Amino acid sequence: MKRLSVCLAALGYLAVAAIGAPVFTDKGVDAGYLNPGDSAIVVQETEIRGDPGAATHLYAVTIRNDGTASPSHLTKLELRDGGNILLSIADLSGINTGGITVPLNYTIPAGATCSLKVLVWLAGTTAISGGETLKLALNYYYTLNGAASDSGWILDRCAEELVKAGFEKVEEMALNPAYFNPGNTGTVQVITWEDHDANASPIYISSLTVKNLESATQDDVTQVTVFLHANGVDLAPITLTDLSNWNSDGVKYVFRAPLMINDEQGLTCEIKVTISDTPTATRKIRTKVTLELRENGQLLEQASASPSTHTILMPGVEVVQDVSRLPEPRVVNEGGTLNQRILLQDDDANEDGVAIDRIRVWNSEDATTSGEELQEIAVYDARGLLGRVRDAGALSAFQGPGVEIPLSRPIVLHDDGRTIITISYTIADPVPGHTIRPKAQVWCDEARTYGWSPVAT
Ligand SMILES: [Ca+2]
Ligand SMILES: [Ca+2]
Ligand SMILES: [Ca+2]
Ligand SMILES: [Ca+2]
Repeated sequence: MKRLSVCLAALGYLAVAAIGAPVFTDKGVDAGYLNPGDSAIVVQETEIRGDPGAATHLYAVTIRNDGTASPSHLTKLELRDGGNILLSIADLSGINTGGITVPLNYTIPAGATCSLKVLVWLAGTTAISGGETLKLALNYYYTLNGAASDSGWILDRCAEELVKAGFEKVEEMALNPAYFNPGNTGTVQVITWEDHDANASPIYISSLTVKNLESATQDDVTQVTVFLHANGVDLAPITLTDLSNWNSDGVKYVFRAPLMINDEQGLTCEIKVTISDTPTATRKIRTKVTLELRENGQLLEQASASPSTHTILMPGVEVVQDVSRLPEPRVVNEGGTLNQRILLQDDDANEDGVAIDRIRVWNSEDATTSGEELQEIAVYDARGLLGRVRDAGALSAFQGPGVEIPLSRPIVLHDDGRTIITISYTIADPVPGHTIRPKAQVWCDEARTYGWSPVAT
């Protein structure tokens, strides 16, 4: 009996101790992205509910980083109770390897609850690459009723990431690749830059540089216009007309006074180009914008390149595509016809339609059928016959400079309209084994500017 009562007393004692021990809880602080030069950012908070019957005395703490940020990325760490600084640690060596253990002298009165916060100071831009993480673990050592114990590792439930920015979020609008005709103006890039971080610092932009990563030069583009929307307001457009550097260093615009973007706000940047009247066809535009900026007194450079490449083409239809269905077997006999189907589409940055009143066709250099073997070339669309050539003299140009077929019924496309035409080649007296692979292009009038389209492929 005596032995049994002793055991019961021991169990009773253990039960009281478990209820009375202080309770340590990580508050799951999610500070957001940390930037170079950030100061006094709360990254971790532990709530400590003290023993109801006795004071808990914290006499030491170990602070460890389970993330990848090392002492070179941090300049200081503090432990605070409200405004009261309990610890200030400038030498953080060992924080990634076992942790730093430091003495503490802090008492939680019986029945009280307190919250202790860890604040960090970040190194400057040169020390930070971006992508480093902070995921703290703390172990508090305490005495309660004369007995020493510890909290066990309190793990930070939300890690913080270090970002070398500026703007933590940079997004390119997915623009469709566009065609530009001479004199056209249109959008080639739209970027959204957003500040998402733990600090309260605004961003000051001192300059903006626009560069072309593709082939179009200052001879092809006369003007770049930058439309900025900052802190919810449209700014006056910036016009850049000296584009002599835009294929090399880029064209730099320096703000007279730095453009301030409020903390946690954004900037939208739309780039428009104006094509010259005499550009070189097939030259291309893909722009990259670079910002020089300052946040927390740290200088940064951030850039974003457009994912879309745009192409300069002469006026007229931009899309000329052979969509023929070849006959099977691939043989055309005397008196038979070969039908070639061509898709024509205006697809550009202007608002002008296209008129077509002539078509030119010729045989590929590696094909052998001559104009003498043809009886007729005729052009049709959904309305019927548009034009034909039957004259032997005109047809003889098929193996050479090409046969021009005037259209007595011109094709008129609305802006960005499309149509499919059929070109019928009627065979006269063929040389067996000769081959035919016609190429075609159309004569276009777009806003009284004239020219041959690209060749159908
Ligand atoms: Ca930032
Ligand atoms: Ca900020
Ligand atoms: Ca066009
Ligand atoms: Ca057009």
